[in-house]
Amino acid sequence: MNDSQTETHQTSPATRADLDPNIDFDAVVVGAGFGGMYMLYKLRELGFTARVYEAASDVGGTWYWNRYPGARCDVPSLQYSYQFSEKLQQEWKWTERFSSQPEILRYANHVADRFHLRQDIQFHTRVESAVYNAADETWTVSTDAGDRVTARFCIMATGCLSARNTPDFPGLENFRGERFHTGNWPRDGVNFAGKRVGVVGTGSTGIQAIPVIAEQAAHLFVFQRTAQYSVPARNAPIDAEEEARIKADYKGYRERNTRQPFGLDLLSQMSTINTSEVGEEGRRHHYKGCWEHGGQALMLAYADTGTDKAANETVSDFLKEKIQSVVNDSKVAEVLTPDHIYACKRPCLDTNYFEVYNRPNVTLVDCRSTGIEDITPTGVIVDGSEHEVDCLVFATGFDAMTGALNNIDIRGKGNRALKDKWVDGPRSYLGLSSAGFPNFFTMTGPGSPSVLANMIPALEQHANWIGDCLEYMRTRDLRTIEATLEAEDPWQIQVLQVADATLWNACDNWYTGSNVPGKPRVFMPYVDWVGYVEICKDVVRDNYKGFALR
Ligand code: NA7
Repeated sequence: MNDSQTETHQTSPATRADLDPNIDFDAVVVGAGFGGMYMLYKLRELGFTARVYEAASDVGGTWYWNRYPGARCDVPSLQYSYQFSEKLQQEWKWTERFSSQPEILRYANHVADRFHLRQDIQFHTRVESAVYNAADETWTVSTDAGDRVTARFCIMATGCLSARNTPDFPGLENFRGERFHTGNWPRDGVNFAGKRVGVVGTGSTGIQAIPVIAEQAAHLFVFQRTAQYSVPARNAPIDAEEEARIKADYKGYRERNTRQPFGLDLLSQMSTINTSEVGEEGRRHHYKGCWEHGGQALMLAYADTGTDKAANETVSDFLKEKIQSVVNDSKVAEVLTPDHIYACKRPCLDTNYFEVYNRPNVTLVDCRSTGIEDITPTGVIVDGSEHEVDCLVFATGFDAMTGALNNIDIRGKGNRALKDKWVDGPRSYLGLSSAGFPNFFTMTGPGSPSVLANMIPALEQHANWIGDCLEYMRTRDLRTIEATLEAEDPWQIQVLQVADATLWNACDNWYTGSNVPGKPRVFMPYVDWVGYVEICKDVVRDNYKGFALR
């Protein structure tokens, strides 16, 4: 594909594609984040009609909702972006090594403008149900705006981290101050000046927001249940030389990254030797270099860092020492010191996170043993003491991967609800399709690398796979596709086996659903991006082996 073709092609097909004159659209896509946007582009390119429904007032998905102070991507900008258009990736100029939320949202808007995507997106519209009609093999999609449309295919681009998790804290409804969830941040921002602010949660989000809020607030109380490791991001303006080097062969760069773990340019940082092969001094020297470099380098410091507990301990000890050296008050430092496996919870990147606890206007409240006991009209009670606050910020994360899907009433063959099928955890083949739900696709769904890959390229890979599949069906006059149980069951076992060979499954984290009370504990992402991409290609080569096509 060349860009001139692409850019003239990107208007809606004037007439419905020839799949079926009795349906409203060939495909309905749910969500206009980076996944839904590119899915729409791909469908149009192939001549399919599509309608995208989006609850927000504009494009951007995660980056539309997560406008909290300090929000920033922790994948380098030159990689966290689309690759489908050479012109786009050449022309767009990122300003920082790790992009801020406003810049990523500007980029999403730019893409929507450039490819005229909005004309097929209906905003302010939340999909409430999607029901499969076996008689005519279509999906009926209903929305809170009163739409009821039919489509041959239903494609969920609902995001992995879009269903917010706000725990049912006792007394929350009595709180008289303002409260916010970081994943639904007011568009006009929040002025914390002169306020006493409480932040609950110290995951990636809390760790980004806390230093920025601390600068504005009169006083900040951080309610921490689990201490976290964090490494300085070392964000900086884009290095012009590096940008020029990458852009000189952006296509080749992307192709090489696709063949690397997580779909990221990490090889230069990855070691092929094991931790024990290096003496203590050499190891410390290497860890120090990774620390100075910033980003996720420490996660891959040695070949066995992510798979062997003893190896992992040497990195976590290094990080614990860093916390002790940065935080002045040794008791506070102790509370901030994690005791789980490094990178088992998603590793955080920060800018001046631990330093914030040296500020006189910041108090760390350890709620590990008693939890948040009560929320009163004026504050938060932990361990019997009330901490008075004017506003509360919940950085309490997401019902990841399955939450957004389960919030929609999705019904497949025999009117079976997806959430009933998934009551003990998600079941799919390749995180793309679930048996009993024909012509229904999940983009970066559970069982695919998704959050353990570079998200935008991972979304492109799924959109391309789905688009090619629809094209394959059209040219062969096939009406339905769904995963078979014979493929789905072993895939589920494989997802767990691959995860068990790492340390990802060894603590409570949102990959396993254990952050949400009552959610079944099942490891959801597929850890091996490189292997996954090859499996997807093999499936196509074998005429969609593992899928029932009719
Ligand atoms: P996370 O990583 O799930 O972090 C949520 C934080 O909220 C974490 O510190 C939790 O503590 C805390 N939390 C959750 N429930 C409670 C209750 N009931 N009481 C006290 N504290 C609680 O979400 P993020 O938004 O930070 O990050 C999600 C992803 O977005 C991130 O990994 C990146 O991929 C982008 P816990 O650790 O569960 O004890």
